[in-house]
Amino acid sequence: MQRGGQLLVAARGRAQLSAPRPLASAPQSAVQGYATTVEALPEWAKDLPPQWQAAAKPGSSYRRKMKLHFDRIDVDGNGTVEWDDIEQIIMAYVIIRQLRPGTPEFEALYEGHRFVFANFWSPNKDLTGQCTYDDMIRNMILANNAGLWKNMDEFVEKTPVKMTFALVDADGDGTISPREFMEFWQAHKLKQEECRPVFEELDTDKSGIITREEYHAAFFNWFTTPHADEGHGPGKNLWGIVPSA
Ligand SMILES: [Ca+2]
Ligand SMILES: [Ca+2]
Repeated sequence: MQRGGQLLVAARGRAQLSAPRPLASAPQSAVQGYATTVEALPEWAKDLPPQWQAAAKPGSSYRRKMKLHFDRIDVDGNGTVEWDDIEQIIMAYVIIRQLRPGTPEFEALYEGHRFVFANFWSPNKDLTGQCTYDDMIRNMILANNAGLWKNMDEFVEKTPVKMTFALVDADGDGTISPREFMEFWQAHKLKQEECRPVFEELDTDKSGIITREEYHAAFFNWFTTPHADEGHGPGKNLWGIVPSA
């Protein structure tokens, strides 16, 4: 189909248009370890409650956790997530799963990614625009603080987690098998040796598959727990093993 053909041509209208916003970043000297000084707190976090201020500080475990997420999506490693990255992820998955452009599965994959990028990454709400790591951190923390997802039900309703479950559940049987998980996570360049421990963490009842509920809970914990420390719950290592510092 037309769209598949276009996809294969890589360089697609990508935005140079999103105006660079001043990033509320800390001085480089503060970006190591657990910064505790008030100066290290980004300006936008100054009025947040303590748990989200802690998360916002350079070196926080929340930042380390989200960095993994960012890096899984910024697959070309240029420091911004843009549609080019998403196309590369789609193509990696297409190759791993040997999908043919134009098939319903290919179209669903493409549409799903397009929806997620436009609605949750692009500041322009379309395929243009780009998102830096600092943008992501600020957006996530402010969304949490604004109470966008006070519980799992709201989270499932208001984020694309349902849709991404369907993308991972390639055979549509309502569960994620180890193979489905590996294929999807490896398209995001998760190291092979990390796939198994991450899968096992998400498979909380150790049934050998990840259920919809387990998947939703993992993403809910991942985004809404303001740290990656003791008591985090399943999902702490959702996009890779969180480095300890
Ligand atoms: Ca990128
Ligand atoms: Ca499945």
